[in-house]
Amino acid sequence: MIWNTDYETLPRDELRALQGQRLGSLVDALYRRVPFYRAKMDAMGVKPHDIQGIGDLEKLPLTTKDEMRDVYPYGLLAVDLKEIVEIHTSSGTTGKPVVDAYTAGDIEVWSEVMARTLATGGTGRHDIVQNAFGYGLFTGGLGVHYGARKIGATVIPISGGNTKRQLAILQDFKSTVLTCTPSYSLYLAEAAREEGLDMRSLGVKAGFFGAEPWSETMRKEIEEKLHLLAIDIYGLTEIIGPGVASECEHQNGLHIFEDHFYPEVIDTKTGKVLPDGEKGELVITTLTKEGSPLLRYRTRDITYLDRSPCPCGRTSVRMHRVLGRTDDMLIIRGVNVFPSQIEEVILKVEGVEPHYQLVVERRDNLDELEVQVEMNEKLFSDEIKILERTEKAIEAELYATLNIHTRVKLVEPKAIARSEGKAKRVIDKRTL
Ligand code: DLL
Repeated sequence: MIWNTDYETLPRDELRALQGQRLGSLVDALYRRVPFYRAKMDAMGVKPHDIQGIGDLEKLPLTTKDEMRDVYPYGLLAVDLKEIVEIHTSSGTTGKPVVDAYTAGDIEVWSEVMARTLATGGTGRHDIVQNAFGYGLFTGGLGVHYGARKIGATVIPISGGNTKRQLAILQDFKSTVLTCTPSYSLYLAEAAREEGLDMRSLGVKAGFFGAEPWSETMRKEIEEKLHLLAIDIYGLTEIIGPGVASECEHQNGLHIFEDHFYPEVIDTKTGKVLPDGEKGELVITTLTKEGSPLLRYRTRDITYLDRSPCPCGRTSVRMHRVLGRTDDMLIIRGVNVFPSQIEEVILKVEGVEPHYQLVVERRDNLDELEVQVEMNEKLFSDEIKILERTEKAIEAELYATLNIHTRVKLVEPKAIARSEGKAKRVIDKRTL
């Protein structure tokens, strides 16, 4: 279902004209009101009148997460603080958090793009949305909440965690839509099984999952264990939260809501814009944001763009599911490795669960990657010989895919900590 056919199916030439117009107003506002951007534009010798259309975007400066941190907390506001009605921040685990400050208009846009997101999987007024994304400074909870409210669905704001209660509510309130991180959905399925509850017998028809990378194999597993349509949804605090892009029912890439968020993919090293289909770092310009708009923000997420038509009828460009992050990429003995590549390999193996962790250490100046994977109960009760054979088989498969030697260690069921939000997959013990 398409929530806003006027904008979501706008012919591409009209969309481009609209984007150009919006970019013009944005640049005017930033130059007048945000000293940070005025200084950056002056340094490059660009003035607002140099921006005549979306084709001029490349003349404008890129923005990085570190720059955002330097002007923490209010340095990027383009309006008076009294116009700001809500603030969210990133978790700040790697430094000062980044801030997103919303005007009433921004909350309206957020509700709109989240309504579009939830509608992709068929959510309507009659649905009961069990929202297990965390509420708070994290954008997942309230983002889904606003979208579901806009659609007129019933929201259950249960937030993350409290797994037993999640299961009780799923059954008692007959939730039809589930929203959480993909890893937490599998944890729910596992907990349900232990309680003798078959998630497939519940009436949940669609799940919207995001906030962390997941693979196609993991999607299959989720769809099979929870018996629902699993939709990948993408976004980040700096831009708005969830609501930047979402898959449709065809699950062939995420439609970017590009009347609000203009995407480019750049070469991480040179900063040059890459052609469609080439992998690089996703960069986003917020075309309509009022509170804390961003020009060409480097997301650190790796993907590529696809402008081929989608059978759903939406005309927007699609991004491939996130392949990894520039800062999550492990360099093991000089080889670039993304956790998602490892996930693809291990989840195809019989007898293991979708719970894994990567531990990197440096011994005698050599990087060693240990891949810890949980076995299921059946494999756990098998003979040692069979376990060793499975470990060797996964190592061989990882070597064939990544071209590096890894050590695979099967661990007992439940050995790997579960997360109620984003899963932590990598433990890097190297001190460089
Ligand atoms: O995770 C916003 C969000 C909430 C998205 C709920 C989807 C659903 P942050 O905490 O700022 O915001 O983290 C943003 O998470 O740059 C990606 O690296 C990663 N990420 C988000 N969605 C996906 C996804 C929220 N669908 C960072 N696939 C982003 C892969 C994702 N990675």
